Amino acid sequence: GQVFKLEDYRPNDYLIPLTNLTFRLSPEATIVTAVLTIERRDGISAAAPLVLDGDGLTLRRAEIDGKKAKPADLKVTPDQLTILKPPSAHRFQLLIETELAPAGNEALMGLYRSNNVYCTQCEAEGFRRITYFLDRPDILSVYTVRIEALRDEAPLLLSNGNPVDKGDLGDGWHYAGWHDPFPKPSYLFALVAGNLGQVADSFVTMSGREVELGIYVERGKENLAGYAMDALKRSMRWDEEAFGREYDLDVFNIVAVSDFNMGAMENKGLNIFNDKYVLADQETATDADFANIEAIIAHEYFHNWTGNRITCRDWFQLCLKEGLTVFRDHEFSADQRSRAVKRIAEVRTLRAHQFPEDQGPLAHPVRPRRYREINNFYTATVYEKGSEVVRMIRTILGAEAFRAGMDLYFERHDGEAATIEDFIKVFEDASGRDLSQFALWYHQAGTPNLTVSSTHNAAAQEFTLEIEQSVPPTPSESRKRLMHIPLAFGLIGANGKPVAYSGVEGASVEDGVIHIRKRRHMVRFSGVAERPAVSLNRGFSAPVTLSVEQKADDQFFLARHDSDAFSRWQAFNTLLTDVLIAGFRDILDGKQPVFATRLTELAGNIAADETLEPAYRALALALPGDADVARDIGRNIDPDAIHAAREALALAIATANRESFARLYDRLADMAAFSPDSTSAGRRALRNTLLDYLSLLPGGAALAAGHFQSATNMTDRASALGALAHRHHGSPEASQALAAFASKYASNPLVMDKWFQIQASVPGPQAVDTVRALTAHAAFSMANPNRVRSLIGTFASANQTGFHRADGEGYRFFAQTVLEVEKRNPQVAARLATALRSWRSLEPGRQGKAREALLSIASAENLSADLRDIVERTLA
Ligand code: HT7
Ligand code: ZN
Repeated sequence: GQVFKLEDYRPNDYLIPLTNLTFRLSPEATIVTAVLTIERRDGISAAAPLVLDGDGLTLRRAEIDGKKAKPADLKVTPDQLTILKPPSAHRFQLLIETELAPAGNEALMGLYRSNNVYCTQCEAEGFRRITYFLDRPDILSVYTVRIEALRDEAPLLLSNGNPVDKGDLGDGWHYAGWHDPFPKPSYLFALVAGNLGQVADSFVTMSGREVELGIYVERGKENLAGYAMDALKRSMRWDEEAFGREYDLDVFNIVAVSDFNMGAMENKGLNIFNDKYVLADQETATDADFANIEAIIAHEYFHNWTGNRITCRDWFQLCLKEGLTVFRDHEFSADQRSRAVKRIAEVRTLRAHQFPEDQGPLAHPVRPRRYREINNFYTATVYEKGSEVVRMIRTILGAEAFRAGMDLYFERHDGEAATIEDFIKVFEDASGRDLSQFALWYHQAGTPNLTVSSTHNAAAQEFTLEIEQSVPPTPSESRKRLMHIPLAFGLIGANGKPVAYSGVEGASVEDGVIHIRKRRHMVRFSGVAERPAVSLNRGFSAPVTLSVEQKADDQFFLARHDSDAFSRWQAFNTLLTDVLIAGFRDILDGKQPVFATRLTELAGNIAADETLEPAYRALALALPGDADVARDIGRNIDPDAIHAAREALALAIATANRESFARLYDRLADMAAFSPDSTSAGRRALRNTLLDYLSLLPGGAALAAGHFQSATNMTDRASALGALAHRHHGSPEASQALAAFASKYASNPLVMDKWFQIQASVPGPQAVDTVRALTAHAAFSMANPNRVRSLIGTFASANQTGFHRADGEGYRFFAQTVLEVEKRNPQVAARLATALRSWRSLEPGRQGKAREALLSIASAENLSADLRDIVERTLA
């Protein structure tokens, strides 16, 4: 396949200032008439052909300036339309008529049908499946859209911008007209038509304009959209307050559909959502679902400024909109909920998804330089690491200069398709700082490592940190340059208070941040009488790994006393990881791991510490997952041994704290009416974490069964079902609960997804058979991305012992399934296949079997570009 390179970027010879689209909708034969106003750019010769992108299109008609185009003037293939000799005038009109079959579109890109609703997905390159176009983000056009449909089939007709027109066409047909005054790239085009229920509300902006808000869902589900609407209004207000950004159209619509490749899409004025991120009530959604809905509604809304008003020049700049918008949604959630808890959750996600990507064959810079298939670059690196890079800019500049830089960005680039260089420049200009070394965070792949050791010289009253940075090699980048790493830190005395120092040399230190710029720094603090404990990378100020020579005593001390909540959590998590790694080695040596009493006691103390928020305590008590431990071990992984060590630690903590956990579990029982707010959710999280421990002890199955039966919300019900299925696999209690759950929710696909997830993640060698059997369940479908991700995705990414079964059966099943999904939906299959990216860190036996599975995919006939790209890079 073709390789696209950043350095090859050139503006096109032509522009399309106006785009006029008419859709005559029908499931098998939709007619799209595009009337494009084309402009030749200044200085371009009239002889330059106009080459438009297509993807599998059927051309019915083409006219240039109102006259039928002659066959000799055109070159037509399903994937390209070339106007060989465009008119010599600077501006001309091109009419293109194409015919589509949305009902047969299972790739869910372009125009397709989901539950009989017509909808579109155009990012990144789906618009070219609708009509021939310059389908690239630097072509900004003003769209006017007319939709015609049978009124019975599609009473609701939506597109971008503001409604301008509607009427009857006779014979049961009607139409609606939409106009979007803001020039936009084709990837932000959207259309929805169908029979949907509406939830209506309104919002008054900071300048007093009233905006009509609509959320459209399957009829009968309107009562499930209230939380999403509330999250939308809070997002709109927050963007005004935190960034001074006001909404700009008269209407803002959100549509929930059940077949969707990703989470949601920020189409201008018409966001389209995976219904999983809209629909919620206490009966069907967990607290995690509520939090995700809030975050994703916010994320898509925030794109209106970061992505839509200022878009990307080309797809290499994807992080310009995605990293920045993730940063904005993280800050929003931190303000709406608990900042510390939010930060810990973000870092856990980053480590679980981005670190393995950065440390494996699919590693790429936050701003990649090449791609074969852009859909494969909607990655944790672009999104999550991209957000961390923006966060570091704020850390380096301080909140005030950061905001000044953002203001300048909006002022300078509104209405443009911008680059990362533009973005960095506004912060340099607003602060007077030089960010050239910092910019490497965008250009260089790999997770930097900092090795840190410390010495205290009592006589000289000096405390010295020796810090060394290194960036491991990544594919096609063997030599790395030195990075600018902002490392937040604290020195803590024996009394738990910060230690004052009189001077510092060896690195620039500002506001509790050491600026690492060289390979080695000796950072010397003077006037330090007593040896302090050091808290490093506070608040996770930089997305790096740390190798710290630190005594367990210091780690215990920090886990009790660090005033930075993130670092305090980190200290305890490091203790847990260290003992799990030691336990893993014991098990490989044929020994039973033993755990120090002071560790299990500390777990008990944290659980009972009323000065800490319940949500924080829940996060602290959640043991690092099998995959987290595998990542930290790094090589020669035997997932069964890791899992056994983890089980042993969980049992040791539960046994040591049995009474106090049981008392706290009882005390946390919620008597109040359900509320999805973060404080109530935190109490549920802590109680369900305790349930997970208690379910390991004698009587645990009965306790979990009771929790399941008395649950009054989905968080408690799903937690209890998880405890039963995981801790008491095959027991009558587990089987009964699984059956009861399935019969109660058989007709609710989003809830059945939880049922699939819980079973797909039950550890052990039986998992592959369970999952294979569930693919035949009535509620499962290979055509629906949510179902596939819940069953197959969970098995491959959240079940280390099942997926990595020693005989390779997990991999074989997985490879077959990926190929089956691929026939319908290459994008979803390609993403699924990334579950094998860390195959080289497995022990040799599993490594060989994983490689065979990858090769079996690679050798399949007619492999899509999406899947081929992932598999070939993974094997390279
Ligand atoms: N910008 C959106 C990305 C997206 C997407 C990309 C490729 C294929 C399908 C897609 N659906 C949505 C989502 C976002 O980041 O906000
Ligand atoms: Zn986004």
